[in-house]
Amino acid sequence: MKIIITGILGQDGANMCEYLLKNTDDQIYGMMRRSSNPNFINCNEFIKNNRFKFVYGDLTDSVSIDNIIREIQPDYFINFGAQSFVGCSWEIPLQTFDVNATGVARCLEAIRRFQPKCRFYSAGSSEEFGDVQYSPQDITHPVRPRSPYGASKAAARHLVKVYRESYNLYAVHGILFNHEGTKRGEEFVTRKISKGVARIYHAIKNNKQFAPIELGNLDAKRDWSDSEDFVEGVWKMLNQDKPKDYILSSNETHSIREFIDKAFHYANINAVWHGHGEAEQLSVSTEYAIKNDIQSSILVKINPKYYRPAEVDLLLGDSNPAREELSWKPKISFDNLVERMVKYDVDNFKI
Ligand code: NAP
Ligand code: G4F
Repeated sequence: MKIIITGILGQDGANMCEYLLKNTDDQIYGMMRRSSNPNFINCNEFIKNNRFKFVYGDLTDSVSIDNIIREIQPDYFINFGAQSFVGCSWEIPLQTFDVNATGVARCLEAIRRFQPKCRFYSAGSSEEFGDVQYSPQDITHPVRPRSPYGASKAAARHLVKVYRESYNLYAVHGILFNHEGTKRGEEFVTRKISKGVARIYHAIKNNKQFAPIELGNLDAKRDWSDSEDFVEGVWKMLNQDKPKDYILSSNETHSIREFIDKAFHYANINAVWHGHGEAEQLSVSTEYAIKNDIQSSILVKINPKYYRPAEVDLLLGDSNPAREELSWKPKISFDNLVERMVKYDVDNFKI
């Protein structure tokens, strides 16, 4: 089998490639876009594997998508490529839409024209649910996006349905709730926290001053899992008798504040919250400061520049259909996820 994965340098693309090299005998083609300074840090495990090959392409460039599909004749096309950062999507709304929505149309058209047997995965998002009407959110929850990113993913979802029904393609749009891990980009809140905790941990260890981690809305709640669990669920979605969209989620929700608490806990730093609203702060506890002879004490503070024009306040998924029909369930709990990320960043910290 030949499998194309877009977004290969990103979190899910790299995890999917590792999963497929371990669990199949297939040939993987990882699509990357041209960059003057590409970052291959997520690809160390497979960059030299002889069943893996990089191909150049860009979701905004239909010539490249057409050529890749016509020349490779893939059996699967797993589209993880995206402008994936919600926070930035208000600043680059048209680029976000072009990559995330029109890009999916380009893939579907190329598959329809050049390799209609190819199975297609579209990376949908819980951001499509937006200002949610009920919890937990299931596959029938209304589409109510709150960001250009959420709107672009909702458009992709409609396109997948249209192509599936019009041309009988095996095309699925998985609705995935937040998933993180040690390959997560540093602008996302979980990795920003785990990297920040690692920086502070090493400063305390070396008797140095440290600056607090600056964050936005700590009240938002997310349904977090590990990306390594989710790529298995995506592969299962692609290998059913009939194409069907599923939700993948942990079925739990936690606030950003809870993630922060756990992260400092796993770094053995005792901390206390005080203040409200924009004045809210997390500081080291008095006993901890005395015991460790610490001068700087503020660990986390609010910076309103990280607030978004519109927020998704609460996400909580219902992935029971995927658990029952795909025999899939996440293995890594919320606590395991936070612990893994903090430990990895503490162990791999570089100034
Ligand atoms: P990620 O780490 O940001 O990776 C996205 C990848 O897309 C990057 O490698 C990026 O390339 C590539 N890309 C960006 N623009 C492109 C373009 N024009 N053409 C081709 N490739 C392009 O994101 P992720 O967390 O792995 O997420 C994978 C997919 O799942 C995305 O579609 C995301 O929207 C969706 N999703 C993610 C989550 C989550 O919680 N992680 C949840 C739901 C849905 P560069 O490396 O060159 O920047
Ligand atoms: O980590 P985030 O940027 O992820 P967000 O917006 O939930 O989006 C992620 O999950 C989606 C699935 O639901 C994916 F589709 C999408 O591609 C991406 O992977 O922000 C999480 C929450 C938000 O409520 C945000 O306002 O954290 C809050 N937050 C508070 N301070 C912050 C910060 N987010 C970021 N990135 N940086 C902060 O300083």
